[in-house]
Amino acid sequence: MSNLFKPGCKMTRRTFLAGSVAMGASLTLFGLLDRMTAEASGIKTGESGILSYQACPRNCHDTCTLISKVVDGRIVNITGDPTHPITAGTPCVKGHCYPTWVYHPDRILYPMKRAGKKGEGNWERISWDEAYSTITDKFKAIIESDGAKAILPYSYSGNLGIVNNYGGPNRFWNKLGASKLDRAVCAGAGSVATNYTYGQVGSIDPETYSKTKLFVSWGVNHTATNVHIIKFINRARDNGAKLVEINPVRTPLGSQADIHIQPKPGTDAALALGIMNVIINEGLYDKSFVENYTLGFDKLVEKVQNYPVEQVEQITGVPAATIVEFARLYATTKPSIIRVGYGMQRSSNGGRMVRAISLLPALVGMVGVDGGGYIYINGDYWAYDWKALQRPDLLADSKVRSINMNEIGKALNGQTKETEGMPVKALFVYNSNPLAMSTNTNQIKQGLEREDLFTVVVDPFITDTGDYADILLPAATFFEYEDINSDYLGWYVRLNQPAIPALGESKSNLEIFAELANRMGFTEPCFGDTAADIIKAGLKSGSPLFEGITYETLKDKHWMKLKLDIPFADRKFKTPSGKIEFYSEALGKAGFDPVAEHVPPAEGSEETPELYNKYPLHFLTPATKHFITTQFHNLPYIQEIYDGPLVYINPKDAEDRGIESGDWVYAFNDRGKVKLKVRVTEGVKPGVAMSPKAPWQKLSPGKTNVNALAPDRLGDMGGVSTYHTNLVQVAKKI
Ligand SMILES: Nc1nc2c(c(=O)[nH]1)N[C@H]1C(S)=C(S)[C@@H](COP(=O)(O)OP(=O)(O)OC[C@H]3O[C@@H](n4cnc5c(=O)[nH]c(N)nc54)[C@H](O)[C@@H]3O)O[C@H]1N2
Ligand SMILES: Nc1nc2c(c(=O)[nH]1)N[C@H]1C(S)=C(S)[C@@H](COP(=O)(O)OP(=O)(O)OC[C@H]3O[C@@H](n4cnc5c(=O)[nH]c(N)nc54)[C@H](O)[C@@H]3O)O[C@H]1N2
Ligand SMILES: [Mo]
Repeated sequence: MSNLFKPGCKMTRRTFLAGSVAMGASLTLFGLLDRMTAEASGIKTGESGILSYQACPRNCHDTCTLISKVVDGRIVNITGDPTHPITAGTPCVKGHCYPTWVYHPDRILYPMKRAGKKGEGNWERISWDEAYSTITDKFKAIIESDGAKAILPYSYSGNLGIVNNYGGPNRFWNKLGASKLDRAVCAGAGSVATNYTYGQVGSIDPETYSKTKLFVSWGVNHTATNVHIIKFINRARDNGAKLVEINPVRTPLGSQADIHIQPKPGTDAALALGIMNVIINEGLYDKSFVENYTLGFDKLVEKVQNYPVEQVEQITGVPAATIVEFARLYATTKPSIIRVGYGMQRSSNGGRMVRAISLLPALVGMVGVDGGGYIYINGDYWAYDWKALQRPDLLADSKVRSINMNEIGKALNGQTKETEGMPVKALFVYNSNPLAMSTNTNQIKQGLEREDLFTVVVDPFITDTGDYADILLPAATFFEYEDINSDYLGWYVRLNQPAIPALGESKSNLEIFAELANRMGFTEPCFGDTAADIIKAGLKSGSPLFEGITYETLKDKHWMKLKLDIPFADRKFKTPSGKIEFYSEALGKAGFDPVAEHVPPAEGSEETPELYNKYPLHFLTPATKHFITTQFHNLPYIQEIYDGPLVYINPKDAEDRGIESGDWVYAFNDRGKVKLKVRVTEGVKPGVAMSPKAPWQKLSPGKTNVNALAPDRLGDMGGVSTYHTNLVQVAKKI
């Protein structure tokens, strides 16, 4: 239970008075106690319901500030905070559906144990006491026989709350000494690459986009993944800015672009080097910026000579004239922004692609200027005190094995270096649904079927992965507990207040890990911390970004902006040389070209010609507006508007295969097959098939999804996933 709903909650005179004034007419509608309790906890009461503020914790750039209205103890409406500059009054379509998510009849409301075969979906209700003792007895037995490293936590981003994703759970895992999970599914290659160039990955404020004269959306689908940013891009366009999209797939925003550049997937490094070739050879670069703030320009000059536009056209499929046109536009239109997405770097050569692109803004002096720059991710602005949050000091053996989450299928089958002869005996899944979202899912299924594997899944719903659990635990939703969140594009810290008590017997991740700690006999006082204690500890990092931001001020204001000026305004960089590094010794030492290079994708006509003959389509599986990875597929309204699972292909590829829009086909390769409905469109480059991630397997035809086809190969940097280096064939019959 959260503090909010604990009896005896303290009430100040100020909040009591505020509550009394607001009460008036609505007293008949709501219990006096509810309202007073809410007021006492800093929650504002509206005319017709109790209003509270949440921070949407989904893995989404936008992290909306939501306002929920509770009438008679029930959430009746969710809206976006109208005063928040980014949320600006409305969540996305999924956010509007939240009441149906919270009160979904399929929510798990009490702990259950398996009553049948793994995967069958038969359950028996048990008490929390039995659930906790089953788990801790099993953990103790495994620790005795194999050591704690035989226990593997698996989690990612179902809920990005600082308390419920990081603080609470990781303190427990550190103390237990469980195997580490290398959480490398998402954006790691691009972060590593960007760091080589600039020494950090923080990027410019979306609220300044309106000043730009050229916005380049490079491998991003704003319309799906980042919808609240579009208004800022449009403000720039209203002021005359040009828009360019670089993407093998034309996105809805891209369809309005002045130029759509459509490279073959996995060739963007060559494209960026070709663009730099033109800018340098035509003398269009910013000479004084390059001289003063960069290192290794001479090496870059040499390197780009290997990428004349005619050759780049051969590699990328982008006409040489378009490369020249864009290069001139980019070098002469200022200020300009390059916004790099995450989808592209989930490729075998993804780090190299982002590295090459990241050099462009430095070449034209677009670093540290107002309304211009390079945008990747704002991870560096999550300035929390991570040590206080996660307590790595509790970990007795800092060299405990680490398992890359992208290899979970291999790991469960004892096929990674780390797990050979040292099997994973227990898997504890929370904030994730690997069977639907990870790679090579047929192999994961095989691992989850192991009779000797003890699996716990904590989730508000019985997911594809949940079907294989021995113990299912009911997770409360973020409307039911307190937390704090940060976005990864905007510059805000947001407090998440509970709106209602946890439904049924569900509990927050924090509560679950606290009780597991208690039953494991962990006596460190930190395991008794409330969400508020953890939030306070996280915010006390001393970072200047958090100046003035405390738990108390957030309770009053709900969200606060980071104290940050234009990044790199001082032209100081945290690279080894203190400059922007066109030439990076560290990159060279890591086995890459120290400047930048194009290498062909690990699956493709050049690297694997035989495979390419069999499977000639590059399969892209990016995000869709309907889901957040695996979430929301089970909501009635989303099912009404979701027209999938679709596969988008070019008319030429459709014609070659005798298929038309509306046909059901299989996409397949050696890893699996998936049934999809065709949509033929010029928006997809010939040789590419696109089908969005990541519907629930059990709600999909053939009870599988696109990730049955996804490779578990790791990318070139950061151990990242490579969903987009994936050859398939598409056919009506196989
Ligand atoms: N094909 C393909 N697959 C991809 C990608 C791709 O581009 N293509 N992208 C990958 C990327 S970038 C990412 S980040 C991953 C994301 O994949 P995941 O991190 O697994 O994220 P979600 O699917 O959003 O959520 C997983 C689960 O968390 C649960 N959950 C929500 N709130 C809570 C809570 O408070 N407590 C608990 N215990 N559970 C909760 C949800 O119900 C859901 O079942 O997917 C990857 N999968
Ligand atoms: N609605 C919704 N929003 C989401 C998510 C979701 O599932 N649904 N997922 C969230 C998560 S986990 C993340 S990490 C972010 C991802 O945010 P984005 O990076 O915007 O999303 P993706 O869909 O992964 O990929 C973006 C684009 O990369 C393109 N792409 C793929 N390969 C290449 C290539 O080789 N070159 C180029 N130039 N482009 C390429 C794809 O066609 C796609 O349009 O979004 C988050 N927001
Ligand atoms: Mo992600």
